[in-house]
Amino acid sequence: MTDEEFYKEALGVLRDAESYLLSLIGQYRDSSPIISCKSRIKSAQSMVEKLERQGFEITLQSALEKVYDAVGIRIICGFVDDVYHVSEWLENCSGIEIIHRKDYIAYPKPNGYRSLHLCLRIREGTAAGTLAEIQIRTMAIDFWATLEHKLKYKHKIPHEDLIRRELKRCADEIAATDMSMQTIRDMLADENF
Ligand code: 0O2
Repeated sequence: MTDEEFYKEALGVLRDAESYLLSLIGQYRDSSPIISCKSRIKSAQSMVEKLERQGFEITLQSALEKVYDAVGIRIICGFVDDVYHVSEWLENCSGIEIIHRKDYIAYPKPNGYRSLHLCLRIREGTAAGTLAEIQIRTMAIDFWATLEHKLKYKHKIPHEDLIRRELKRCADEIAATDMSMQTIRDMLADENF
C-alpha cells in the first residue's frame, strides 16, 4: 500500500505538520547549535506494522489518533546538555502542547537506547490538532541508534545474543564518552579553570 493510499487526504496535513515543526525548530537560537534535524512521515508499511504491534485497529483514524509518530522529527545535538536545552525550549513553545515527555537518557531502555522523546499536539496553523513526535539525542547516540534500529527489520540475526550484548556495551561506552565530553566542554567554558 502506498502512503497516498493509506493516509489519503490526511497526507497533506501531515506534511503541513512536518513543515510547521521544522520551521519552529529553525527559530531555536542558542549558543549551542543544533547539529542537524531530520524529518519523515512514517511510511504506510511501518505504520501498519506499528498499529498491529500495539494492538490497534488498522485504520487511518487509529494512525492519526493512537500513534504519535506519523510525523517524526529527529534533532541531533553535540552534547547531552544541549539535548535538554532544546527540549526545554520546545516545552515552552506556545504553538505546541507536549502530551508526554519520555527521557530515555536519564532512564535508558534495557538495550541501551538513550534519547529524549516529546510526543505533542500542534496547536496552531493548518496542521492544528495533529500529533507528532520529536526525538532529541546526541550525535554519538544517533550513530548507535541507526545501527541498532536495523535489528528491528531483520528476521534471522546470526549470533543475536552476542550482537545485542555488544550493542549494549557500545551504548554504555558512548553514554560514558558523552558525559566526559560534556565535562570537558564545561571545564573549557569555566573561566576560573
Ligand atoms: P521508525 O519510523 O522506523 O523510526 P515513544 O512513545 O515514541 O516516546 P516508545 O514507547 O519507545 O517511545 O515508542 P516506540 O513506538 O517503540 O518508538 C518510537 C520511535 O523511537 C521508534 O520508531 C524509533 O525511531 C525510536 N526508538 C524507540 N526505541 C528504540 C530503540 O530501542 N532503538 C532504536 N534504535 N530506536 C528506538 P519506530 O517505530 O522504530 O519507527
